[in-house]
Amino acid sequence: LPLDERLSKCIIEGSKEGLANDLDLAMKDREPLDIINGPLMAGMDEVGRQFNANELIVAEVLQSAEAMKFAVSHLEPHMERADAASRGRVLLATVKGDVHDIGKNLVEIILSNNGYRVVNLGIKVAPQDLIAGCREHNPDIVGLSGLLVKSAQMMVETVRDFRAANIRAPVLVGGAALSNRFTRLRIAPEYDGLVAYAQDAMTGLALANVIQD
Ligand code: B1M
Repeated sequence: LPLDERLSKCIIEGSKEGLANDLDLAMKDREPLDIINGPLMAGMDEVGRQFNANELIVAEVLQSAEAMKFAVSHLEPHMERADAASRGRVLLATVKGDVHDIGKNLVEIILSNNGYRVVNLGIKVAPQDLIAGCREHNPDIVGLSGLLVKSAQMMVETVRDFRAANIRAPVLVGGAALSNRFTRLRIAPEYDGLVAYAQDAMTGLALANVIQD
């Protein structure tokens, strides 16, 4: 199989066999992020499609997630780092009820490689814990990730609780079930601060930079 197909296949099959080697080969002519956004994401999309069609069970999807995490951590040391002074502090979390964290962790890597200090609160983070995190870390930006349809609604509830707690830090939201439209029409009206939607991690960085400039 050609290299990209082998990489996608490792993700689809949840196999780490030969993966490190193929990632090293791919890095000879591409940036790590292009490998993530290319064959690795293509593999994950196929996993999502097969899962949706009941061709995969959760345990198999979990193995794919493990392979994806392995690949990202193998690539991470080779990603470009800006040695700029701290651009700001970001409090990051996957919202309550949601365990998906690969996208969130990618956002953490990209932001921290580009001058941000990231406090990652992990998965299934309830609004009250985010509020406590804001009080403790006083972030310049709060980043919320969520992939489930119900996570989009949880973001609405989260910013509502932020408003009640008098928190106004800009909020950056991202994840598969969200859209610009949902963010603008449903999340932003419930909040007193800025709410921005990023469709991928690089857009998240670009928006963070706009917020901080
Ligand atoms: Co789940 N899952 N999953 N899953 N899973 C999805 C999301 C789903 C679309 C699959 C499907 O049915 N086609 C579906 C959601 C349906 C819906 O609500 N619309 C689904 C489901 C149903 C479920 C369960 C309910 C299954 C079950 O138990 N019956 C369950 C939910 C558990 C829960 O959360 N309470 C579940 C569980 C799991 C696993 C644990 C097995 C595993 C997650 C492992 C882990 O994350 N540690 C898993 C996986 C791997 C997936 C898919 C296949 C892949 C997700 C992924 O990691 N993509 C996913 C299908 C799909 O998305 N194609 C699916 C790669 C990752 C890099 O992309 O996270 O989208 P993503 O991040 C992107 C952007 O969204 C953006 O940047 C990244 C790219 O640069 N982004 C941000 C994300 N967050 C951001 C934050 C930002 C900015 C950008 O700023 C703060």
